[in-house]
Amino acid sequence: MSTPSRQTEHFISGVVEGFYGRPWTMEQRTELFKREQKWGLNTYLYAPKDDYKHRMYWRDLYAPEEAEQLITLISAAKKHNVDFVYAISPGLDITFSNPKEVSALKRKLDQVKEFGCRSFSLLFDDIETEMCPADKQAFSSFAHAQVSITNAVYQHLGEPETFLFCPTEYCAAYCTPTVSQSSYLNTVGEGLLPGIDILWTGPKVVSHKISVKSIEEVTSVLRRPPVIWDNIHANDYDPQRLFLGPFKDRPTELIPKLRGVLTNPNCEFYPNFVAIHTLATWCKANSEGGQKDVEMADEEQDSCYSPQKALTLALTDWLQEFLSTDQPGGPCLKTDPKKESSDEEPMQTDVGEGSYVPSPEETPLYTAEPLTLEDLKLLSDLFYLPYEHGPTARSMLQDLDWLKNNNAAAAAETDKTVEWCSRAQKFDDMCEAVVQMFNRLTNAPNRRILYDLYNYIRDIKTVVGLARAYVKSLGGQGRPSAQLMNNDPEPSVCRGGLPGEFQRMLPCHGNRDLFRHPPMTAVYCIRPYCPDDKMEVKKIFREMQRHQMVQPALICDSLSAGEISPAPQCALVLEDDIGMCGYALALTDAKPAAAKIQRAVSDSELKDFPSLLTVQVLPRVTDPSTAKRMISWLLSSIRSSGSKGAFCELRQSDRRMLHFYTKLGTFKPIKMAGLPQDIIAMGTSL
Ligand code: GDL
Repeated sequence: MSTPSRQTEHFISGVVEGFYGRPWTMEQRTELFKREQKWGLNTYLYAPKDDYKHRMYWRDLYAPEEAEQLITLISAAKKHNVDFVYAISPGLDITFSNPKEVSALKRKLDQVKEFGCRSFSLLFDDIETEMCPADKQAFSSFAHAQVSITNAVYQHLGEPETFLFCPTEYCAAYCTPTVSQSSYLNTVGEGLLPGIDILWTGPKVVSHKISVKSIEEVTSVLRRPPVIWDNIHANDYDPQRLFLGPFKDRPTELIPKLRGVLTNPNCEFYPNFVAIHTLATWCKANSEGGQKDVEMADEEQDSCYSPQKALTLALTDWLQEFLSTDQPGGPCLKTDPKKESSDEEPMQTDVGEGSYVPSPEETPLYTAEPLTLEDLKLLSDLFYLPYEHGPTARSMLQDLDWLKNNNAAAAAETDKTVEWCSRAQKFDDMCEAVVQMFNRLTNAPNRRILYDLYNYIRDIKTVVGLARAYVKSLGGQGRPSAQLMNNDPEPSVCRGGLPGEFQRMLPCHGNRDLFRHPPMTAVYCIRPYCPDDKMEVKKIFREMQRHQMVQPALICDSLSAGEISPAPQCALVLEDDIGMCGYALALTDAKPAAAKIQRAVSDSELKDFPSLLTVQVLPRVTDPSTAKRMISWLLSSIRSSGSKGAFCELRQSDRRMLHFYTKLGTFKPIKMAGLPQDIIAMGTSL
């Protein structure tokens, strides 16, 4: 456990620049120090993953020009009372047992010490855990190797006041087998000298919540309270996401139990205003004696910190920055000739003096309204947090979902029509608010914030526009649907590129909506079908037939009865805790199944829908999303086999399946010659 003197030390709070991708500029870092000072944060951990000399070429010393920049940066941090912690990540290729390697590491850190840096950090995250033969001989484990070099470097540097170590098992999910039983973490906890602090990201790499209990557990293994490296606002793992929601789901009771918190935020510097501002508010909940927020009674909520209030405070301050024309962040005026060639500061003509004034006959100048706090609230709601959309985004998703699912009912029942139209109008209004927000943001004077946000806001504006057009077409209004239904759509309609296509083929696709689903009462498992499943599948098939007329046969019966084997990768079974409770099978070419029941199906009929599928789930499965998931997985496989379309056959009397396919929305009734009465075919193009 930590010694009493360490417990009285200050709480480490601030930012770790620890993400993958383009590092921040020196100017941005200097700006960060100013903000940290203003908001009461005290630390900056320099750890840009893709900086050449931080990780990949960690042995290389800094050249004079780089040295000069670092010296300036370190002194800027000092000026703003921010502790500059220099981190190095030698774990990709270091040989721990080679004294030359240890010397190289010391030499590099000595150089940075000469630049005026007094705080250091060794990071061993995201590396291979297998040691080279030489290290295996020298150390009894990977943890022992890391402990040995870390203690040596720490002592070599004169036991700095702040020295941080990032373990390879840096979150509970990475611990084998568990946090308390991890021999790696136990060795680290036992072996690292007491003055060394240990970084920890919580239960996961990106932790949804961090509980007091989980921190107590890791503290006892590490023999010291950890410094949280918080990835809640990190976005380097998904280029479509940005996090502008408040620091959240970390109770302030954690503060006295932690050595500190450093946030590793979005790669884009300027949009981190909210992440850092709200973290600062959270940290103050402690230093201000944990003042209770009497308005909050809800047990779930923290009585010392309200994420909502912290967000409003942050957005109110951020609005001023958006509206400010002062540097940095204001319009990039060409004042410094050296900056003209910079790729970050595009040419821009001066504004203000000598502004153009059109004569009365000319087109009036475009003047959008100024940005508002409401705009920023909406922006934050649309780009909220990794596990949660903001309230407006949630409500838009729910409305769209409802409008889609209730379209048919609304067309049939007048009562429903009124409700549908009013909800469609509400949805349309929210879409319009997104467009207006986009317009006002793009008009805001501070161009640097805008440029960091631009791709994200354009993306959301386009997708919301597509959704809006879709709802209009459901309501039978106008042409916009043509854009969506067109056979030759613009690339802006089919979004996501190759990563998007891969994503749609994965089983987790469709399972990623962040807005809350009703709690599941049972746990289901969908797994690939194997030949041994044939009898169980047949049992389910017979069981489902018991309740129905079974003549005439359906084209898919031979598949369900095991007389024909499904196509490879095109068969799934569903299980719950009792056993198999459903299946989804497909043939990429339906002809053999047609032949089995002697149904004459012409080639031209199979031209658009050559593949066949069938899905069954027992009535005890109450969660409709299980069948949906199986279908979407199956359709992905059929699509990747090169098929143009798939169909299924249903009995008119099978209201449950009819309702299911109709609700899916992707299947439409198709004409097929020679279909027996009471059987309908539904198809979907792929
Ligand atoms: C990580 C990396 C970090 C990265 C983050 C989010 C740690 C300790 N390391 O695992 O560099 O930015 O995930 O992708 O968090």
